[in-house]
Amino acid sequence: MQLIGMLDSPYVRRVAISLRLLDLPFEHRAVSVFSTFEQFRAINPVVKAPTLVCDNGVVLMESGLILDYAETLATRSLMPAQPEPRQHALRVIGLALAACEKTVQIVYERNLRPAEKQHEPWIERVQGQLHAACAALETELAGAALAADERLLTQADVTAAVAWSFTQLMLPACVEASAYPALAAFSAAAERLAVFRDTPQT
Ligand SMILES: N[C@@H](CCC(=O)N[C@@H](CS)C(=O)NCC(=O)O)C(=O)O
Repeated sequence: MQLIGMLDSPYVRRVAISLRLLDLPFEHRAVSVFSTFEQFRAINPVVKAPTLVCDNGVVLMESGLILDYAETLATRSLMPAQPEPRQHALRVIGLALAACEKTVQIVYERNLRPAEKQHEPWIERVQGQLHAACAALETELAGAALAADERLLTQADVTAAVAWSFTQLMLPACVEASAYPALAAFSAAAERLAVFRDTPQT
């Protein structure tokens, strides 16, 4: 199967890392939704990254749905099975995906919209949501130690670490690492693991 999309997308990156953790072989094609829009469109007319081209040719999109299919193929999951740890994982993933979404919204607003058309109240609203997501992640991860063995990583670990690295890549001045020390330390520990180093965002 083929994973389509750039690794500077946190959605593409969390899927790529998860496929590796699930021991599923795949070809990564670094096709951009912007600089190579037409090439992307030829693969998936909806032009959403990540896109997964399955071995039977079916085209999937949405990182959570791709992960659902991948875990079905792998016959194992990166999600905890028991209700309480699973609930915690779902909360962390929801917050991390919200942080990614808000970061993407700010980047698109700043980079794609002409300066005279940018609407500051909207940007301030989204920044507030981004900080709220990071603050809640900071609370959830305070005191959490990342597993040293990458085979023990959960989807919550992967997505929280990827989300933080993405905010730092895109908006380091807006989301200062000093304000979220537990989140920053957690993500730094993840980025030292081989599976993260082998799947760099830049
Ligand atoms: N909810 C989606 C979000 C994916 C997403 O927003 N991807 C961005 C790249 S980071 C994209 O495809 N942007 C192009 C567009 O939306 O036109 C997921 O989890 O896969």
